[in-house]
Amino acid sequence: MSIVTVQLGQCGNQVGQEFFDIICNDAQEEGQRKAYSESSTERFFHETTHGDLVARAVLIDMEPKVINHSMSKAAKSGRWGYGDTSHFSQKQGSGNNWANGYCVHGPRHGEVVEELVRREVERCDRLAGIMAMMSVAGGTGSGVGTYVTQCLRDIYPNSFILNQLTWPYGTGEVIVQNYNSVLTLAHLYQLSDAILVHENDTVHRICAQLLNIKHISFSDVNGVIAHQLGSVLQPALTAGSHGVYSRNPLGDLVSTLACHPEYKLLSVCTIPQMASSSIAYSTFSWPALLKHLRQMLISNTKMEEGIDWQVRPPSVHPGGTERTRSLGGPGFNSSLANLLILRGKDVYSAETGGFQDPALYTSWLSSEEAFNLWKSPVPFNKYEKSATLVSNSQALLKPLDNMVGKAWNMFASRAYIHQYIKFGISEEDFLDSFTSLEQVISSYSQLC
Ligand SMILES: Nc1nc2c(ncn2[C@@H]2O[C@H](COP(=O)(O)OP(=O)(O)OP(=O)(O)O)[C@@H](O)[C@H]2O)c(=O)[nH]1
Ligand SMILES: [Mg+2]
Repeated sequence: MSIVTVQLGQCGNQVGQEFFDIICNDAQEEGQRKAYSESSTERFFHETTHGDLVARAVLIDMEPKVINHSMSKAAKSGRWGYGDTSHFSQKQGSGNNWANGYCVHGPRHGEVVEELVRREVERCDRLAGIMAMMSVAGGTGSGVGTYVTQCLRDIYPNSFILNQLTWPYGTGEVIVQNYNSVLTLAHLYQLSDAILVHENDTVHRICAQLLNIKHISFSDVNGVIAHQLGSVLQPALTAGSHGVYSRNPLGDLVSTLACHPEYKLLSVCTIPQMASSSIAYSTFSWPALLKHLRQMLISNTKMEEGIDWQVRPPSVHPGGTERTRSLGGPGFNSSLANLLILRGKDVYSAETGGFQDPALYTSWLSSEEAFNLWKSPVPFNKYEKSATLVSNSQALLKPLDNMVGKAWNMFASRAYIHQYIKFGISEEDFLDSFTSLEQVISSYSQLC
């Protein structure tokens, strides 16, 4: 089964290019097992009659520069490329304005985009689903991306749609980034099956502290995002797959993690992450990796450094049919569902019981339902062993609350609102978006 990716705006197109590059590299790595490579290739690429690999992707932006750049970078790799006619661009971007993207560019160009996606879908023997990649802070990825997701939801009502979203730096380059983020998230919450979030601040810190990069570029940041995303979406064996790689990665992901329409926000962390020059000299053990990753989950630390080991889950006492539990200590991050993905050497010997502890999860799901484990004996992206956790938990609660709070403060004085109204978004639309995200915040706050 295959995934069709839609890359939107600068961020979506740059992250997407890094993603396909890592996937292609990984699938062609020497010593990789045949079934793994074949499954990965079928997922993300189709082959031309000359045997060239072409990404199952559609590239959308309202200006040509980034798309041209991503296409030529892909072609230069010599290993894969984008389809010659799988892209659409215009002359001028959406000016960091969600309303311009959603109300103007989206409706104007929606049909062309739909047609490009339809062509990619028709190239798949079977469609596993659609992944849309974009930032939430600009105008095209966020506004056109939301509009396109809405169209795709209408055309493919039974397909899985995953949105991979990049959240802006808290300090921000775009003054209205929180407006754009609020409008995007509120709308996507109604449309998407799951929303996988990467925060630029977190990824930036990983580049600085774990990868020791001095002058961090978007390309570095995107490399980390692509690595994390690849470690989730490359082939893996699920509990019931009987040694055959899962055929529907998006379906499996959504059904294990986003089982409740009120909870769709997924965060990812991966361990280990280090400069590629150090990987060859490092050895890892499963118990150590998993101990760190579990504490990262519990204490909501998104990287291996600076983990707070004091944070503990609440104690749970089985009693009658109901469990009684104390509240988690300060800093405890409560989960609705977690998916642990292990890749590499000796993967079958890894002991993962710590993630099945009922204390980590909300009381209304059993830990058997809330925890899922995927494995693959094939090492991913040069790491002998690696563990990735995709978590539907309170991990994004604080950043979401900050984002909504900042947008609300600006909205209270009606700052910049006229720039949205002139493209057809009303104050009521803003208020509706605030209300629905307040509901999401409240739901996640009560997760315990
Ligand atoms: N991680 C990452 N973030 C990016 C990248 N490019 C832009 N961003 C972030 O995306 C936000 C800006 O959105 P863009 O994707 O540039 O905007 P756009 O979708 O092209 O929309 P317009 O330019 O307004 O038409 C900011 O928060 C940036 O930090 C990238 O390559 N990687
Ligand atoms: Mg742009």
